[in-house]
Amino acid sequence: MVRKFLFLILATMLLSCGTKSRKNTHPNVTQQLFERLQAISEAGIMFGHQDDLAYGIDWNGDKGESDVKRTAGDYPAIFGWELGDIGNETNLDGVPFDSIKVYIQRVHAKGGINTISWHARNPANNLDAWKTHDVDIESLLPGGANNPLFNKKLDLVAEFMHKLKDENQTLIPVIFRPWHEMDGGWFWWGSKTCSPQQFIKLFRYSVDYLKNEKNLYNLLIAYSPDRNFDTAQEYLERYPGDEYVDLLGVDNYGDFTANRLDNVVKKLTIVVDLANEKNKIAAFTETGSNCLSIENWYTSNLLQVLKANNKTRSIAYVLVWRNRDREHFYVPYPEHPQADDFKFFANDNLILLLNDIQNIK
Ligand code: BMA
Repeated sequence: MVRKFLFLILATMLLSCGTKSRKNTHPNVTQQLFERLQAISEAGIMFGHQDDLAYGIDWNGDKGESDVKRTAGDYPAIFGWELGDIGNETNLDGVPFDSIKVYIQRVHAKGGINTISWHARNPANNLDAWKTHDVDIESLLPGGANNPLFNKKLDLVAEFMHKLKDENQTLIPVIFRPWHEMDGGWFWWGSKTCSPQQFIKLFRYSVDYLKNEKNLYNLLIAYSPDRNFDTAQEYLERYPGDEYVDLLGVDNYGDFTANRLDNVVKKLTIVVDLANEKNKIAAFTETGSNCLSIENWYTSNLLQVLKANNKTRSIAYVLVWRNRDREHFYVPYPEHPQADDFKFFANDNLILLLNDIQNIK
């Protein structure tokens, strides 16, 4: 009897181990990317650019072009992409989703790193990310009337993410940065229309749905507030929890415009301290000077804050926004008066472009 009982216990243990290992048969690509980000942060700070391969000043489409390369001689190390208007053929900035997939595959094959943002339309009414009227977050969550519509949007995101495969049919790891700048009031998931508790539910639900329901094993998740915090406690006001987040970021344009470099440094330092404490990656997830209206912004502003102290020096990357046209751009094109300044920045030992990270595995 005792033997039979022991056998049963053993058999159950073996079976449950089997189920567990079957469930985890996918390669641990996120862990690999996480460790690579840690290794790279020891070497320097990667430079990133939104939509870098998709278009730039006076060019558009798949030409192997890049404004960073045109001006500084190499591609960025971090490439930002955008899922706004998922479900349409092109995203909200006119880039075909099919092309984004190919760019992401190309970046990965060349040893670069991809990050994906999502200026999501409100699933309830399909109004764009910046429309903050008629917002009812609870209605999107389980039990809410619009939960099926929300799931449909997440299904579209998952469908796209599942296409991001390398030549071995393994999903390419990406840094996914949903619901960003939640501490500002300009997005429907922002502080004006979404309480911290609602935000946390929205964030957790999205991540659980994509990872567990949709089996996306390739997502490193970024928590990325804007600059509306002065303390770690304020930074964490809408934090969904350590088990939901891999990367702590901050978006900050405003403190540069206000010429408060001290505040940029202060906020980056808060992010780095928290990342160290929580064993997360720290990054400057979005910044820039639109049209480079600030004189020699790259060396007189950005490099200054990145070099401010050992903590700011330790972040994994900094990403600047897109080069739409001459009225909206963040990287100088070759004939721009700040092209030399950008070259100087890009050549600094601290700053890593694609070539600099290819050998860091
Ligand atoms: C903003 C601007 C918009 C764009 C949006 C999402 O900062 O660049 O033109 O649609 O980001 O990429």
